[in-house]
Amino acid sequence: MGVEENLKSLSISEEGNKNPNPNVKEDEEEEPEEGEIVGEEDDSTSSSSKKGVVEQPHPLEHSWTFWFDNPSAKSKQAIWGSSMRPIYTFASVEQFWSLYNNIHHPSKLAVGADFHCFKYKIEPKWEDPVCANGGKWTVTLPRGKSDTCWLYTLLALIGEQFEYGDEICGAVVSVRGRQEKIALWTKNAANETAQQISIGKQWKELLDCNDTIGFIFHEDAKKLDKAAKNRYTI
Ligand code: MGP
Repeated sequence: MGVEENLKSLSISEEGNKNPNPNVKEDEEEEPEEGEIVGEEDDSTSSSSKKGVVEQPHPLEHSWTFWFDNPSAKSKQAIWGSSMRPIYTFASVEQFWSLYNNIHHPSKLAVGADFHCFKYKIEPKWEDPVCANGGKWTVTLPRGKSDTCWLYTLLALIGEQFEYGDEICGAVVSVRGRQEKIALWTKNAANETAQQISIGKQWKELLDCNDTIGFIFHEDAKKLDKAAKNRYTI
């Protein structure tokens, strides 16, 4: 998928920008030091293009935090959310991939786990002031099948792929007995056409998802719990 390729290529190749550090000149021949034997360098160590080049990180537009709610701690919690922990905050493409490549993907998480990626300083809770008037789109997948959709969702978030990116709070993958759910949280649930529908449609396209997905207002979930109904479907 395009998003993944774009971000991966940023992190590993730099094809179009071979000199990421503007302070380091690359193609200029270095003057030989006094006494240096020119032209007899070992190729494996002499790469003049690498010498002295400090790779610059590729900053993301926003910093993001991964949060985890461990199922065994969660089952003992007295207050919802008290076992949820922010685990890492990242701010560059490189930091994202080094974390992503070293954490369990949803298919390897225990049943009951929730793994969140939210904009820095937004807590993945209805109570957070930025989320309070929001809601969520949810995609449901069979158990063990959400890894790719989760990765594409993360890449779409951190790569600012959504037209109404400011509306996004973050996403959560929830591993349950028979299914895995990915929810995309947004800020202003009531703003139907311009924002929520656009975000839901774009997300479905990015995931190549043909199922109908629904949008629940957090306010409804708070009042009605499991009886909350989708306000929008696409
Ligand atoms: P859930 O985990 O979002 O739904 O909420 P799920 O996955 O369908 O249900 P599960 O039982 O399989 O986990 C489950 C319940 O957790 C809700 O009904 C609420 O009681 C509580 N809860 C969930 N969220 C996201 C919040 C929240 O943000 N704040 C508070 N106070 N409670 C929440």
